[in-house]
Amino acid sequence: MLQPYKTPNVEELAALSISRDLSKVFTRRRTIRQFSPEKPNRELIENAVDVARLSPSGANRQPWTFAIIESVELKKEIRVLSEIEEKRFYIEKPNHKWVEDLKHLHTNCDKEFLTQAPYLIVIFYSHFSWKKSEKITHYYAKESAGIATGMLISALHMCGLSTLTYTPKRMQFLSQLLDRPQEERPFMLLGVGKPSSQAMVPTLAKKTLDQVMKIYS
Ligand code: IYR
Repeated sequence: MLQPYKTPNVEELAALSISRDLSKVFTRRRTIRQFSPEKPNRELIENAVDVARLSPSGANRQPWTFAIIESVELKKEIRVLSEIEEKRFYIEKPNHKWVEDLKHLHTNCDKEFLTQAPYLIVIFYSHFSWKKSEKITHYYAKESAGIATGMLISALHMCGLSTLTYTPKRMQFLSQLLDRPQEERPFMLLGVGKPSSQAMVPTLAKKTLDQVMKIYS
């Protein structure tokens, strides 16, 4: 039997190899809750944000701002206000099902990571902005901020930095604390740094490729 000879395409082989490596690299990404006090070079953070700002966005409106917090005082204030929110979430007005669903993550109202992480990044998104007196509409602002945050987490991970994606139920206090314009809304807070050598993570199963991918050829 004869079959057509397909010249190996070196570029494709390289791409395949990179894709397999990336898959291995990202298998090792975990959200961590205990950070090392060692402070990574701030340029690593800035360069990761430089990647995130290149994300796709609705009508290319780039509806995001990334606030980098290294001030010890600000981190303390963020922790105090976050813990007030978390007490409400876990103790004062709990949604019992939700709290139960989180049990396996071993989370609680104590948010020590907010003062422990050498950097906090707050991602803001806005539905519009002003160009002189012209109102510019931002389309799919939240989706765009989500993509940018994913790219940010990936860039940080590839530089050996770990993150904690954190969303207190009400985050408006971050806008006031960081003095952001009214139209900007907090989307997510990331704790960023090296994991503590004592860091523990829950044993979690990810869905398999077969479970999440359906091919229609
Ligand atoms: N914001 C709370 C609760 C929480 C909610 C989800 I969804 C999580 O994946 C983990 C925690 C907290 O951070 O404790």
